[in-house]
Amino acid sequence: MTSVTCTAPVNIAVIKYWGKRDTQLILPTNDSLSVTLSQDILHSKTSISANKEYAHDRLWLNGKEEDITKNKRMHNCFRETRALRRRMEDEDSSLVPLSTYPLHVCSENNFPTAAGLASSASGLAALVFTLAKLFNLPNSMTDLSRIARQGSGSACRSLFGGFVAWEMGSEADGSDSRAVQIAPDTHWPELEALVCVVSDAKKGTSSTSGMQQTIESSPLMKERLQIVPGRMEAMKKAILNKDFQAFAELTMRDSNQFHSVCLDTFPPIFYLNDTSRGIIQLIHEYNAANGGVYKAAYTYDAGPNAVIYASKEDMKEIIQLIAHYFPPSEEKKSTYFTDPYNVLQ
Ligand code: 2P0
Repeated sequence: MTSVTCTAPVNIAVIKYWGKRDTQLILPTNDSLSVTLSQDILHSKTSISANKEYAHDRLWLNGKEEDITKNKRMHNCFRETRALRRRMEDEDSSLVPLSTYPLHVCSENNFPTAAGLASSASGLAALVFTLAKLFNLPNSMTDLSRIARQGSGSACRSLFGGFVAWEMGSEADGSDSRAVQIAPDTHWPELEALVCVVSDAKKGTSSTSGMQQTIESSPLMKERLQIVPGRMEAMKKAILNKDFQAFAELTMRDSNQFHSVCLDTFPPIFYLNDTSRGIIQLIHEYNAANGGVYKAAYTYDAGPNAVIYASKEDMKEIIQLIAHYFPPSEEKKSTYFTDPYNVLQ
């Protein structure tokens, strides 16, 4: 038996991916850009074993066995990585024919699944990376990102640390739709992320179906697709220059625009709740109280949980502020803070 265990981190987009031009190959309607968080706090851990004695492929997610036959996206990742392994075995007959062995996959997240905390991104990135290690594939992270993308779009960005762009590409076969690192995690050590778990309930509308409803019904989405290319360039520049003022404004505007196209979807999709909106207001008031100089920026994915970006220096004050206005409640479990000093370093 051959067995490998790997972890993959969560990434939080500052320019959001929302909408596919090809739902089979998972090709997006716009570029996106994210910050990869430290694996110390949030990660998916995946163990895969290959054994010719196994009857068939099996999957356990957070300790519970799932019906793998229904999981088309995992099959995409199995198919693509097995094909690369098969090519190696064809060229070198001394290799163990792992491409033909059934696989057992065990994956767990150390954070709420499907609560808008990018669990599919880290989960599918961990799957593809672990398969690549198991099969000893020589492929680069960018090559693997094309495979992870076919598991879950945002997963392609979790193969890199630091600041990562997913280039939408233009080829019909998806060969140029891949992730590239804009800057490594060491580039901007003063920047930190705080994750506020407003609710750990499973979200009502999945990202996969929500984004296609938006594409089909939102006139505002057409406007967004005109705006994103300029934002991508401005965001890359802000990151490379470590310009927090530009980074913060672009991050907040893009989060707000993403939730606006959700609201413009018909019927509308609501991911934010009253606590999420309260945190948005608090961050704007905090920035205004600092003479309009941005000290913090919020962003929200397909769920009510806030991610706040700020400098290491200001984060302590921001935690105190949020804890004061939105105290963590044992019974509602409304707010929970990760240790920001370990989240992004
Ligand atoms: C993002 N989100 O860029 C955006 C922001 C949610 C809001 O990527 O259908 O789970 O698997 O490709 O990757 C969530 O979408 O969707 C997502 P699929 P995915 O992070």
